[in-house]
Amino acid sequence: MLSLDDARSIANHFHIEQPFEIEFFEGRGNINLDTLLVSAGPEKRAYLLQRVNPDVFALADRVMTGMIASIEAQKQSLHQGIAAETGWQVPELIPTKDGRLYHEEGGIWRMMLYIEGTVSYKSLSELPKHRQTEAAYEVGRGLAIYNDLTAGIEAETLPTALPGYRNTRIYFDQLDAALEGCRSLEETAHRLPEDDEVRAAVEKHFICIAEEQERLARVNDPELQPFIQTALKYRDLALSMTSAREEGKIRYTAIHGDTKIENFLFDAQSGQVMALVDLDTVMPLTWLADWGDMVRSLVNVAGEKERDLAKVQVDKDVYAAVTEGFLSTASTATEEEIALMPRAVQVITLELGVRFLSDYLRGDTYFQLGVNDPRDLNKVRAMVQIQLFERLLEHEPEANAILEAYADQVPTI
Ligand code: GN1
Ligand code: MG
Repeated sequence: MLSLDDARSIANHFHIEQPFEIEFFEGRGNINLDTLLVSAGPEKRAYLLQRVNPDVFALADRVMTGMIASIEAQKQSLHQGIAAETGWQVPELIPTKDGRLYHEEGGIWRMMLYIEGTVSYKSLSELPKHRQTEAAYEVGRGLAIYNDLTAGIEAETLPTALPGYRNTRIYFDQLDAALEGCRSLEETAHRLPEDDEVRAAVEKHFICIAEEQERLARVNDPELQPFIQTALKYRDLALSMTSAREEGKIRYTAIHGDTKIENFLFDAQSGQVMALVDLDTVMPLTWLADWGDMVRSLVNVAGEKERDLAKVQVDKDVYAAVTEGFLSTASTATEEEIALMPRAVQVITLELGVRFLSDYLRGDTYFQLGVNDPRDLNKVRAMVQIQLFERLLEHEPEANAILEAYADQVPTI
């Protein structure tokens, strides 16, 4: 495990003021577990030091390519006056002492300027009720601004930071492998993706590492069983967005890839959206994936780790507010894409549920557990998303009505 002394010596490779203090960062995400907060110099300027997790990001240099492409596109657009009045902030990479944008030592380490004066939330429950819809509106507006600022990135030329990411088919195939208890690549060869690069990046998550007795206990857990059945029942629905893309009905766009509420920063004073951080998963796909991920993380006000499933509901006011915020700001969309917006939310919710579920069943190889995490964390996360998916299905008529109310605000192409 990383010690603070190790982290300090890594931080020393970056061009920051001396002396500096370093501590583990509480607000880290689920993947890059080695994240530290550095405060440097007499003014205690804050930076985040982070290792790109090589167990998940096999091609960490690609992560940096995507991140840099996003940063450059945002900066250039702002410079040209796009969204200039919004006060939007772009994440900034701090160079190393030898002028590079990252440092290699047991993986890729990068340092980012901490955007001061901002706050973020893991879920809307951190805000009082009357401020939740306001924040949802701001998040919707934030994604539309981000999309406008990065619209210049040519999706076709952009490498995929994480091959296999947001590939619904692969996630369901991994669930099958976990349910069957696959322990070698040979056993599961028929399920592995054909593309060499994608296969290399994802194959380890087709293998179960939990002891067989433990895996069986997890698979047959009566509490989890109904959720496994729901996931399997809706496989075709989950694949519908993939099909629409493969059939050319929706465009490929450069996406952010991780648009949960946690990654949006708000001005601590005004509450206005200021930035969209975590640029690890910039890749060509469809903006509907970002839309779906954002909405699923907002409307479940209780958050991703809620153990009381009765609290996992679709907040209708939040749904309406994020839709309005997004559609009143977005610049372009096609009619086919707009029509798929409610479905996209369902798809990304179920997809994430399946990702947590298969990971729990095989032994937590992807969403690795931190030392303080409960052993059943991925089970809880899976149940939350699959429960939310069911609530979203029930809510579909209302979602369609909300869409109809705001859809004419966005210019279609
Ligand atoms: C992961 O690592 P973090 O917290 O930024 C995951 C997302 C999930 C999210 C759920 C690369 O994001 O896909 O939606 O957890 N990122 C990756 O909280 O898998
Ligand atoms: Mg992320």
